[in-house]
Amino acid sequence: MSRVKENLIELGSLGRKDGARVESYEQLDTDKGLWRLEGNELSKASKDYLVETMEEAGLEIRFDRAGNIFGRKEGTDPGRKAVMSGSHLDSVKNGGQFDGPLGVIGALEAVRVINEEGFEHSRPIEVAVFVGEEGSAFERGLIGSEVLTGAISYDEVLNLANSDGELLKNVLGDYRGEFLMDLGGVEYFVELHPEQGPVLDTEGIPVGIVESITGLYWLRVVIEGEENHAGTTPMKMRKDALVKAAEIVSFVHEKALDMAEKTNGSFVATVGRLEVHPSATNIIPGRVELGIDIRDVNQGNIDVFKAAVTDKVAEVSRVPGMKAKAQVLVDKPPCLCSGEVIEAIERAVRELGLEARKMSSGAAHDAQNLAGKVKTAMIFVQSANGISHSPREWTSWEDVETGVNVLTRVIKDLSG
Ligand code: HGY
Ligand code: MN
Ligand code: MN
Repeated sequence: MSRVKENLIELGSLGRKDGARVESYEQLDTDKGLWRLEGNELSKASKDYLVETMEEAGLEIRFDRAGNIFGRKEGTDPGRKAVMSGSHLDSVKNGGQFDGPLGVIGALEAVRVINEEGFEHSRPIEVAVFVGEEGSAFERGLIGSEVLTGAISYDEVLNLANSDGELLKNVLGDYRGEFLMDLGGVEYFVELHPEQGPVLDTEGIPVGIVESITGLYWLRVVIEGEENHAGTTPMKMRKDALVKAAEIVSFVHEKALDMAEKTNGSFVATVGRLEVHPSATNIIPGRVELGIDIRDVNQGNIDVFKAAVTDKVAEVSRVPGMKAKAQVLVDKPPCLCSGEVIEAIERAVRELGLEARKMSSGAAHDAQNLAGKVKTAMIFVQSANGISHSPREWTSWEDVETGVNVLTRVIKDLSG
C-alpha cells in the first residue's frame, strides 16, 4: 500500500505548479490544485515518472498514435483476449490528485501484486493510460479512449487544438508511437475511480459498483454583438454579448432545476466556462464564449434539454446585429455496464467482506467509450465530502487500499 500511496503522492506533486507533495487531507492547499493539462510540462513530467514505474513493474510499454500509453503483462495463453484496466493522467484545471491516477496506479499495483504472488493468469493484462480524458486542454474530452473505438480518427484527434492553438500532435513530445491497440483483442475493461459525488460518503459505504454511466453532451456557444464604448453608447443602441450570455446561463440553470425535479433527479446541466472578449470594464463585450455541460443517465432528457438550449441560442441570433452559434463538442450516450464484470466485482467485495452498493456514475469516464466494444464496469471508492474537480478532492488512504484490493481481485478473477 505504501507503494501506491507514494505513487499517488508523487504524481500529485508532479501535477502541481509548486510541486507540493500532499499526503493528507489536512495538507491540502485549497487553491493549489493540479494543472496537469494534456501536453503541458506537468503532463510530460508525470508521464516520465509513470512510464518508469510501469517499466519497473516489468510491463511491455507501447505508445499509440494518439499518445495513449499501454503496459502489457503476458498471460500463459497470449492468444486469449486481454483484461484491460486503467484510467487517465490528465487533470482538470486546479483539480485533485485522485481523479484518474487512482485508476492508473490501481491497475499497475494489481500487476505488481500478481507478479509478487506469482499468480498464474491465462489472459494477458493491459494497463491503459488514456490521453486527454478531461477535455481541460483539448475541449472535447475522452479522446484517448474514443479513438480506440474508431468513433474519431487518429488524425482528427492529433489535429485538435488547445486554447493556445497548439495541436495535440505537437505537444505529445516523446509520447507518441505507432502502436495500434485493437480492442478486438480485449475481453474486459475495469476502471477504478473516485465516485466524485456524495453518495458513498454520505451513506458510509466503501465501494460502489457502477451499473450505468451518464450520457454527456457539451456545447460551445459563441455570441457576437458589438464592442463599443461603455460611456458613450446609449443603452438602446447596445449589442451586448454578455447580457445575452447571462440570459443563457440563467435559462440553463432554471430549466435544469425544473428537469431534475420532474425526472429521476440525475439530470444536471452546467455552464462551466464563460470567456468575455475583450473583458475590459469600460468596453461593451462584443464576444462571449460559453461551455455548456449537459448530463443524464436518460438520453431522452438530454435530447429535450439540448433542443431547448439550441432554441434559446437561435433566439439570440434573431436579435438585429447579433449572432449566436452552438457547436457540439461531445455527444456521448449513457451506457450500461457488463453484468459479467459487475458479478466479478460483487465476488471480490464478498470475498473481502466489504459493504458495496450498485449505482450510476454522474461523471463521464473512459469506461463509457470502452463499454461499446468490450465488457466493462467500474469500481468506485469514496470522495471525501463528495468533492471532486477541485483542489479539495480527496480519497482516504484506507479507501485507496480498499479500491486497489477489490480491483486486484477482479483482475485476477477475469484473467485467471
Ligand atoms: O467530466 C467528467 O465527468 C470527467 O471527470 N471527465
Ligand atoms: Mn476521471
Ligand atoms: Mn474528471
